[in-house]
This record gives sequence, C-alpha cells and structure tokens, in this order.
Amino acid sequence: LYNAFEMTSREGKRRMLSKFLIIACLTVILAPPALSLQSEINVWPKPRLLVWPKPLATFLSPNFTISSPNHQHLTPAVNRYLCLIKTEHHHPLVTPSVIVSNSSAPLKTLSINVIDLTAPLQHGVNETYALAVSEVDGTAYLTAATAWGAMRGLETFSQMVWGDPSVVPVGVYVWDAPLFAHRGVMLDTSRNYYAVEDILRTIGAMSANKLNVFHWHITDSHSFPLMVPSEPELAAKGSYGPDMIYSPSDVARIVQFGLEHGVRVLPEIDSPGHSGSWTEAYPEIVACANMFWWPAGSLWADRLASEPGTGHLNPLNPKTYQVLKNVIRDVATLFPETFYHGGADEVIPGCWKADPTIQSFLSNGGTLSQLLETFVNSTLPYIISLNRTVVYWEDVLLDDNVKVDSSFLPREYTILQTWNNGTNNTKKIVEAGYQAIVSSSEFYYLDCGHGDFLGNDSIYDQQTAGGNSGNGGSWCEPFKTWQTIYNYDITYGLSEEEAKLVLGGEVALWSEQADPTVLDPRIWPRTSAMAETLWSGNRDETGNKRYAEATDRLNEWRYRMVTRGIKAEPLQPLWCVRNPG
Ligand code: CP6
Repeated sequence: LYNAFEMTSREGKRRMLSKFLIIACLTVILAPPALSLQSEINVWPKPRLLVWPKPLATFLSPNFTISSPNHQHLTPAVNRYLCLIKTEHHHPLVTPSVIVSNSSAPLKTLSINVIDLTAPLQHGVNETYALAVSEVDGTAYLTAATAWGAMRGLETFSQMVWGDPSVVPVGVYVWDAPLFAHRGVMLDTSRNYYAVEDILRTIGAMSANKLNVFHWHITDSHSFPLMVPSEPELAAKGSYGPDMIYSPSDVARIVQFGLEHGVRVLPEIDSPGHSGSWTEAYPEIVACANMFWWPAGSLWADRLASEPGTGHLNPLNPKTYQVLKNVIRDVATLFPETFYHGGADEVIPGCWKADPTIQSFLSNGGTLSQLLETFVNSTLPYIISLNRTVVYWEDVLLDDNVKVDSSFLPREYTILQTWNNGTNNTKKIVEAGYQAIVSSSEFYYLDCGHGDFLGNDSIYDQQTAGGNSGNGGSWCEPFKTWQTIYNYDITYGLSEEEAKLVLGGEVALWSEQADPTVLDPRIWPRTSAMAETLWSGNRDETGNKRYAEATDRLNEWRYRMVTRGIKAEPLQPLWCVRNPG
C-alpha cells in the first residue's frame, strides 16, 4: 500500500527511483519500523523509519508546487505548507553536511496521493504516511492513508527543508505512523481566560508536533466562558466578563482550524464538581458554592486564591438535569467530536454534605456514592444517546470517598482519564476493562513554572524543599522537565492485552497560574517530548532511551518552533552550538 513501487508505476513515464529506494521499500515490507538508520535530518517527532543512505541534497525549485487531491480540510493545509516551505528558510544550528549533487534536479513537486479521502477526523483514524524524495526526477512522493495522514507527512516534509536558498535531502524514504492514537494537550480556560488566537496558535503548534487532540477544559468553578445558546445566562453571569466569552462562532472557528490541522477539539464541561461558576446563573442547583473546603488560613486559598468555593451540582434537584442536558445537547451541536468529556473529578464530600436537601438524603441512609451514581445515571445515557463516547476523570471509579459502581459505566462508551498514582491507576483502569487516557500528574501536568505553596506561613522557614505532601511543599512541584515527560512509559507494567486499552496521553495545563503571557513557554517544548514518546517512542534501535540524540534534535526543533511564532522555552545556551559537544 505505502511502497514507492506503486507511485513509480503510476508515474510510469518518469524515471525509476534509485536502487536504494527499492531496498528501503523491501525493508518496510519485510521488516516494518524496527530498524531506522541514523540520519542527520532533524524531524520532530522522529519518524518510525527514516532511511537516507547517502547525504545527498538538492535545491528547492523556485517554482516548487504541491499537487494534491481536492479535500475540504487537506487543501487549506497544502496551501499553508506550500507557503511555509517556500518562506521558512530555517537555519539549522548544526547544518547537515550534505552533497548538493549536480545529477539531482531541483525539487519541483511534492505529489500527494491519499488512499481514503473520506475518512473523518476521529479517534483511531489512520495517520500512516510514506514519503519518498526521488534522487533524480525532481519529485517527492507522499502517499497517505487519509487526509489526516497526509497532513502528518506534509509536516515531516516541511521539517526536511532548510537554509537559504532552501535545500532538500534526496534519496530519502520515510515510513511513519503513530504508536498511540490519542495524543493531546488539555487547556483549562476557566481559571484564566485565553483569547481565541491563543487557542489557535496552540492547535497549530500541536499539529506541528503531530498531536491530534485539543482537550478543552472549558468550564470550572472560576468562570463559565462558553456561550451555550439554550442557557445563555451561564456565560452571561458566570464568565469573567462580556469580552471573555467563547461565542458559537468562536467555537466554530476553533473546530474548523482544528480540522485544517488534523486536531480534534474535545470539549469538557466539568461536573458535578468544579461547578461553582454555575451559581451566578442558577444558585438553586449548586451545593456549597461559597464554601472553602481547605483549611482556613491556607496560603493556597487565601493568598493565591487558587480555588473559590468549588461548588457541586446537586444530583437531587431535577432542575440540575434540565440545565445540564441543555448544555450537553448544545455542546454536542457545537463540537462534532465524538468524545464528550464530562469531568467528574474531585467530588468533595464536605461540599455535598453542606447542602440541606443532600443532608436529609444522607441522614435517611443514602450515601455519597449513590449521589454520584444518580448524577451519572441521569446524564451518561443522555450523552450516549447523542452518539458520543464519554470521557471522565478516573475519580468517578477510583476515588477513595465518592465513586460509582462500575455497572454505571458501560465499557464500550466510557473512557477514563488517569491523573494519580502513575502507572498504578492506569493498570487499575485497564484491569477493570476500561480504555484509558494517561495524564499522570507526576509526569504530564505542566501547571507551575514558578512553583506554589500549599500550607501555612511556616513554609517560608523551611530549609528544604517539600514534596507534594503535608503542610509544606507545593501542589504543583516539582517542575516537570522535558526529560521527565519524555521518559514516561505510559503502558509500563501492563500486559500486551492491557496496553491495547491505553489510547494515549495528554499533557494538562491547569490555569490557576497560567494565562496567555506564559502559555507558549509553559507548553513548549516540553509537550514536544510527550509528542515524540507517543508517536514513535523514546528509545533507539537498541532499546535504550535516546536522550542524547533527542536533546540536539529537540533543541533544533525548538528554534524552528520559535521562527514559526511559538515562544517555546530555550533548552540550551547558544554557546552549545558554537562549542558542539
Ligand atoms: N482542576 C480540576 C484542577 C485539577 C483537577 N481538576 C488539579 C488537581 C491537582 C493538581 C492539578 C490540577 N486544578 N478540575 C484534577 C483533574 Cl496537582
């Protein structure tokens, strides 16, 4: 399917590709992606297979064009990449030592062939592509399973062009496909507001890193920034202000931008916890809206104002479901994505217990878990009826205090997103037969660059840094380095069968201490580390973690992101370039 023979026979009149391509193709057919030859071509994330036996290159023709089938979302992507490839002129930190062969014609065409143009952008869509740059006929061939795979291949090709005038390696063969289908970034737009442009820039950078899910944690206790057409009061009263509301046309723009970048936009409306912001419009459906559930006088609450009253929707009030179902229905209309994230994290017993109607339910023998079961049973079937698969945070099944019986969570329609206890909870989820998305807070939480205190004033006297425990230390320390993120094996300790239930992973940027001023450097290039681990893994051919090679390549990639308008943090001083190790 993806070998270059088909491409050459279809291009019958053109000269045969050189001998090595045949060998490369046989390698692909006989021994898929295991062995990849060392190359100096910087592509991030690293392709599963990249063969470039001779360091030959050619110039990009001034008349370079991309030929591609017409497709609603691929065509805009092709135009974007054509412009990028012609104008980028990226200067590598260490220029690959190439021979610009005079037998090679300048590269005139990138010819795209898509096998299934109808496949929609949804979980599990085939993102496979193969790319061959001919040594002789001035053409590069990109064959992709779907339009979305073609976008991945276009990105790879764009990263293979450098210099001014632009140079392209020839005699290159790439075969590529992701290890994990779900590769995401979660952004919290409730604690702080992000403009639509910030979200689009993030989705664009995700696409450049071959990430494919923008998990949008839209609402929380702090603000309700989404205009829900049938419940307009929620945003009118619960947002930070009239200029901090995402309108239906804003959402449409974001969804459209996602489609043109091969990035799904997965909405989360967090409930029943984290719903304090609903109080402004509907105080009658929210418990404990004004209750602070952490110790009085804690720095976190009082000084940093990280959490207002967390506010939980009241599962016993029929009005709750009237409002929430309107929200769910409108969200399903606004977002074509077939996953719907319902939240269900961090139900705080003291919050529900503060409500008088819930108190009488509990004193008549009811339990907190029954309350959550009532809530799930009154919403999940409705979400499924809208042809959606439900994603919940793992708490709904694994929380120590408030959780539902697994009989309330149908396995074929429920995915659990883990964030606690590293791979232990991932194992618990898949052992229970559920599909998992991994966002382990110890590895994938990007929150705090500058740290934060959870405790009392005595923290200032501590001589040693505290962990994420007890009275001292911080809820978001330690800072996760890119190496920490890169190193994490999300299916560690799972059997092969269990590992199949792990759909992939997401980094999470909670926004108590993030807003547009720090968005890019907080996310990039650390998220590139996860992007590579989930796309092609973090190990070299011998099974060793590939830190050294990855460091140079990531550094290079970071500079390219900067020239593309992403303010990714630096990894090294420039001195390292002038004094290569
Ligand atoms: N908000 C929501 C949060 C967090 C979660 N849910 C969170 C918890 C612990 C840490 C960071 C973030 N701020 N709605 C947990 C899923 Cl360390």
